[in-house]
Amino acid sequence: MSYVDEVYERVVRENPSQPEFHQAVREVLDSLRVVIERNEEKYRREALLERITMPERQLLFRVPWVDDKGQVQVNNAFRVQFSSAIGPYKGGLRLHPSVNLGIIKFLGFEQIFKNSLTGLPIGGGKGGCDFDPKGKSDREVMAFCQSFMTELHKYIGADVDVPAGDIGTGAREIGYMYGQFKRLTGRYEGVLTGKGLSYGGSLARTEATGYGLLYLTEEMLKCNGHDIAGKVVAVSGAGNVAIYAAEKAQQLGAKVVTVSDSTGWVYDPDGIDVALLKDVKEVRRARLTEYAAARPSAQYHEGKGVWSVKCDVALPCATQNELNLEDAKMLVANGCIAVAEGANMPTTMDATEYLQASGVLFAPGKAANAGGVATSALEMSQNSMRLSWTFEEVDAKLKDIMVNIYHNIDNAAKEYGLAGNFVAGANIAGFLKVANAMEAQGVV
Ligand code: NDP
Ligand code: 2IT
Repeated sequence: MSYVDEVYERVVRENPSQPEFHQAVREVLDSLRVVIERNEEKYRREALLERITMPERQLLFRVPWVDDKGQVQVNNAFRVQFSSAIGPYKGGLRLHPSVNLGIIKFLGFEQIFKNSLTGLPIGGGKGGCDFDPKGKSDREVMAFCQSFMTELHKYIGADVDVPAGDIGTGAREIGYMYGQFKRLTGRYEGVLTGKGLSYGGSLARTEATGYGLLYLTEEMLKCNGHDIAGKVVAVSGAGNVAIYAAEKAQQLGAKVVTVSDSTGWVYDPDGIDVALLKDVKEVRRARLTEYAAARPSAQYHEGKGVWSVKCDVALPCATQNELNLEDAKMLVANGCIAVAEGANMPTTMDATEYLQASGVLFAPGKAANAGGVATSALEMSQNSMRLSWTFEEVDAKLKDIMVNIYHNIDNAAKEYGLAGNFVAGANIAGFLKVANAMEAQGVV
């Protein structure tokens, strides 16, 4: 059996009931076959793939907090410190009822390669909790965040592990967590990113993932003979990534006609009104029905359906496995030319293969959504320097990073005879830097 297959079997055996983690590992290892085969004996002797697929450390802890009725609630929390080969662990915190160890491990594993692609010195990690911020009062969210940080603060630090936002964790949650970290440790340091602008946050971090997604998409289209201007774009999700993806797409002259949340989706043929969307989601924390109620051109539908709309470019920005084979077939039948992942692993493996085989330009999340974590690393730099850059400075660096990522993954794919396969290119380019650092640092 090949070394790659042996390691995949071991991952499945040793991590039962973690299908998302298996899926993320499968995709990366499949891409790496061409690299591993050139040096199989060496990699096997070094147990490099066993080490890269096994987190350095996994923390599991309980989070007790008191709700508004005086009832004690308890949640399951996780922080997976996956790889510190190229820098301190870095990655977001997901707060969603679906969170479990396997989901955090898939996200942490992806983060290793994504962070490597940014070109910045950050390792891979991820955390989260099955707490649901939806429908909770501000006081309940604060009680949860303080209890969560009371445990987590022992394991993180500006040079150790630097968490940030993800699904369910935005500026409000980061603020409460930062306050508690500071109170417990007495230290004012860049231990979290995505902070508010008044206490060490970076300009453009809020926009970074969505904007970065569009910068990479624009470059990918340009290098393949297309222009983002004038394109019809379907976006899923209506959170941080989706909102700023829609905003930048419209700034670049495209028309975004959909957004969605976990209960329904909106088709707005006149183009999404981003200011209204921000008001509904960021200010009112309401459902998309309120967007549709305030916008005569918008149609609201219950359930799932964004990928049935005719579009040139599809940007899945909600959650994992939200775009399946059936969806991919509808996109291709409707003439879609590009899919770029704003979310982490939103496209199932068979859907990805179908899109690629159908000639659709496909940018995987670990490249396309890397602008968020890249700007987090820029926030870390500003915190260390005790300086703040302007919006324009950060945005220009972000754009540079995303354009570079596109060319790196394109070149890596070509170098290994896989031209146009950006999934392989991203996995290979991300892996090579981490593998090189691991080899240089010996058996650790
Ligand atoms: P938010 O919490 O801001 O928004 C998430 C959006 O996706 C909401 O509209 C939410 O709907 C929807 N959603 C979440 N879970 C589900 C689900 N199970 N089924 C259907 N819809 C769902 O999160 P972000 O925008 O920050 O994150 C979106 C994706 O982007 C995630 O995959 C995240 O890992 C990834 N990402 C985020 C980065 C960041 O900087 N924030 C960076 C890189 C990647 P509802 O409100 O109804 O739950
Ligand atoms: O998936 C991701 O890259 C994030 N949620 C952002 C992580 C970060 O550290 O900014």
